[in-house]
Amino acid sequence: MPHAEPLRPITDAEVAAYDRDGAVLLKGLIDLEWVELLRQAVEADKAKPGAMVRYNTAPGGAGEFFVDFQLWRRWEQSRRFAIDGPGGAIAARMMGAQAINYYHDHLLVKEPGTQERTPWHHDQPYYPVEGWMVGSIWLPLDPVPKDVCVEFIPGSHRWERWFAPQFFKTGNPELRVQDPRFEVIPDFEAERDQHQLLSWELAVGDCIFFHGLVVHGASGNPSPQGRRRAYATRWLGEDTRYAARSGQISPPIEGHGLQPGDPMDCELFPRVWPRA
Ligand SMILES: O=C(O)CCC(=O)C(=O)O
Repeated sequence: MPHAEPLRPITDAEVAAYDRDGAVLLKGLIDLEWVELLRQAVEADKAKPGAMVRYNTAPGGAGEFFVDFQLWRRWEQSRRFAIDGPGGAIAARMMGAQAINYYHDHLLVKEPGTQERTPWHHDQPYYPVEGWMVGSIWLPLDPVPKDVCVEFIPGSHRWERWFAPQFFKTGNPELRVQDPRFEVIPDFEAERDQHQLLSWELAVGDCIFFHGLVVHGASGNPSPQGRRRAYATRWLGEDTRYAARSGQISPPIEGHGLQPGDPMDCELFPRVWPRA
């Protein structure tokens, strides 16, 4: 049985860094048995993807940028990680939340040779969710050299700016999610030298916890060696509410039955912390 709890206490300094920067590296927190289980789920999913799968590499292109969602609804290993794993405890500690609901998972595999970047964006505008307690655990299932790690613009979660979401695949149209707060995202790649970007080298068992409004992006995985399988899970604290959005949200999770203003609490977004 993998450890249900984080392997060590999260320090006050780590929580403070998250609060200040919007993203923090948490070393040695996840039992490697979880990583092995999630690798099994990822390989099963790549062989038989779900309805929301996206192939972000053009046919014939080098490598492959494979994206899928909601593995936890189809693969037992991912379901166990969501419900019985350490994520709820980690999210509660990092966000200062009393209660955590699981929102969704997002798999991002970049096979060796992948040229496509993950474009600069932040996550919360993609979601029909209001509230501050929106956080992700970015858990790599392979060692991650710094140059293929996600990069974060520290402090951008506190800018009080919301950038209009776009599909990750180059050339795809905007998602057309409407919200009066949205503005066109600046070309952060062009201005990358103006920001003291945060990124890290990660070993297996490390993860990054980041805020739903922190701006981030990632390189491809151009080297011919080393897969970059990243399993991102999204966690919501008690201040979050379902919000109406027009246009296409992402991931397009349907069937939850929530109305605007409802707590994000239902079978599709289950309460995972405190444990039942
Ligand atoms: O893994 C990546 O390339 C990007 C991850 C990301 O954008 C996310 O988890 O929101």
